[in-house]
Amino acid sequence: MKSLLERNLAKIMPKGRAMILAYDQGFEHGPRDFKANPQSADPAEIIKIAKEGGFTGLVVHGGIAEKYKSIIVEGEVPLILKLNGRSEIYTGDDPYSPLLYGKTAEEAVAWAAKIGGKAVGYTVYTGSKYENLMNQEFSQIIRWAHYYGLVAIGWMYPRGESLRKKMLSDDDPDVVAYGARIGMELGADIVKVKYPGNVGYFRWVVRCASPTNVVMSGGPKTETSESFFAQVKDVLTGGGAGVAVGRNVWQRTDSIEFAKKLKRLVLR
Ligand code: FBP
Repeated sequence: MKSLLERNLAKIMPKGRAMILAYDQGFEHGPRDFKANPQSADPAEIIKIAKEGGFTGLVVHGGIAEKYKSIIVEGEVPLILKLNGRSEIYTGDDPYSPLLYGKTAEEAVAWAAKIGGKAVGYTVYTGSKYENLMNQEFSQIIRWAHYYGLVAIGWMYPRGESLRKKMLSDDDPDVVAYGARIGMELGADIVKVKYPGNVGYFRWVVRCASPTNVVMSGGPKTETSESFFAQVKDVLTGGGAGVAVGRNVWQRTDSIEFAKKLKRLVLR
């Protein structure tokens, strides 16, 4: 018989592919992200997109999960709880995204399991002077997630002053591969990374992170849907396991149609 972790992974990655809708931007970037499509400020609209668009997971923070639990969990949209977060208002120091929803990783993961989460997510800013703290927190989250049968997803986003000093960008292929590799070494089931530029680079990232599954983070909305789908094709050809995307879906006014096209590409 399959373990709870295996069953939860199969829900988020049916046939080995994930199509996750990210909706933690209201915390990370603030309401500016909702201006392109004001309806996207309403969590109920996003849950509708997740359901009708056929997403295999929806990433939200605790408040949204609790207030909309009935339509997410009972509506059978696999719930992914983001367990850390920070606003973009504070810019004076290297990035650190603290653990939320508990004083310890165990408390946070136990809470996520209790409200019906299938997976938990955590951002690690490799290269920040706080990277040790984030590696430590994420390593504990992974262990507790597996104890509770939840999937552990790492937002592996190298960033900070050290990168700037080395004149490296966060989508440099070696930087992306390094972040993905750390997620694998810590034990993540899925890592979410920036698009590094082309299919060959993505293949390298996948090789460095294997056997952890690698999905592409959406990024700012592209001018045309075709250019976003071209990136998705690179990801899949390069051995990626799918996408975890937000703005490219819900900043469009035809979000559900867009999601259906995305589904035909990603979920086969
Ligand atoms: P998008 O697809 O909208 O880029 O969302 C992916 C994501 O990882 C979100 O989960 C998160 O809120 C955001 O990007 C963080 O973006 P960044 O740290 O690059 O500003």
